[in-house]
Amino acid sequence: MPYDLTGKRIWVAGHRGMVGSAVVRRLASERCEVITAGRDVVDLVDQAAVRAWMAANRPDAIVLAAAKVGGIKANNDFPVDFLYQNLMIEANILQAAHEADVERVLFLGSSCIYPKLTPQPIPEEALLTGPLEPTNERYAIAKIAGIKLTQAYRTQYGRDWISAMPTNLYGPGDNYDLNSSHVLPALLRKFHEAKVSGSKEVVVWGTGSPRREFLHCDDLADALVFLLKAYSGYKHINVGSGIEVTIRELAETIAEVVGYDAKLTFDTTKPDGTPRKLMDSRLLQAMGWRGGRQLKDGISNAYADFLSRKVL
Ligand code: GFB
Repeated sequence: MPYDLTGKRIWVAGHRGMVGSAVVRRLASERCEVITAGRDVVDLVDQAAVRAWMAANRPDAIVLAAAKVGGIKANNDFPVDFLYQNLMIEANILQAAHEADVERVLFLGSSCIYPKLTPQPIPEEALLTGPLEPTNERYAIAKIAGIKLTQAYRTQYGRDWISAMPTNLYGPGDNYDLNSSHVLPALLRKFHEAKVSGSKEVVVWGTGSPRREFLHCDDLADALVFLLKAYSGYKHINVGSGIEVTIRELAETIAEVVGYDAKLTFDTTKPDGTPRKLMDSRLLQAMGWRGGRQLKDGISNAYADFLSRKVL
């Protein structure tokens, strides 16, 4: 350490997703070569295809941002997809990376790996200390397996591979499908649609009282490149912003950004999920990473992207 990215071939797995595309944007300012492969080129759930692609392309480093992701409803509705696809993607990539002697892998997990009820802010040591939140248990199990597998290659084969756990994310390229999205893009869309149609009401799922921490994907990408260059260790590292709001407060901030005041109606037939999920990111900060924009600025940036893509 530090790991010099100059001249390295870095595969961003999942480059079409919100996180992967942010990492590609961030790596553009490093003197490395970024390689990508779409689903048409390599199906990451197919072990033989991943092994063949890796052997042919031989990256020096991998940012493993490929995953089946979704909000509270999608996690609940498609448990097989979230468990099976994520287990396969991470197992295939890590084993093929080992066979191809890849120097560095940065595996990405999620804050939902932590127990449903756990001290806040959540330190890395809280992993596997209690039962998971049922709405995203399968995704969490897959991501925990990914952390453990990354650590196992380090222990058994001395691989300098690491893991990072981002908090709830948002930003350009987010998913705005109301059945599968996370809360922030869902509420951006709902407020935008209400503004366009003149509707007086916006429906918010649950009670509005759960608390979530939000991080813009470009801030995450900056932290990931920082870790790739500067961190070598067994322990997974939390990546949070420290910016925590209730879902009601989030809705109010989104209303301000969209410029439309509507009555909030809380649909309590929908689940709240975990009551609170604030990461303790002191390890990352102690390494020297500082960053993160204010929530309102970040949401304005996401809304501009939403409008430019003509999502509706
Ligand atoms: O972002 P979200 O879907 O996922 O929901 P989680 C966060 C909170 O926002 C929940 C509420 O309390 C939702 O009930 N919410 C309010 C809404 N209105 C809406 C809406 O219109 N759409 C959505 N989606 N939520 C996910 C996990 O948990 O977090 C994943 O399911 C992953 O596995 C991800 O870990 C980061 O924060 O509850």
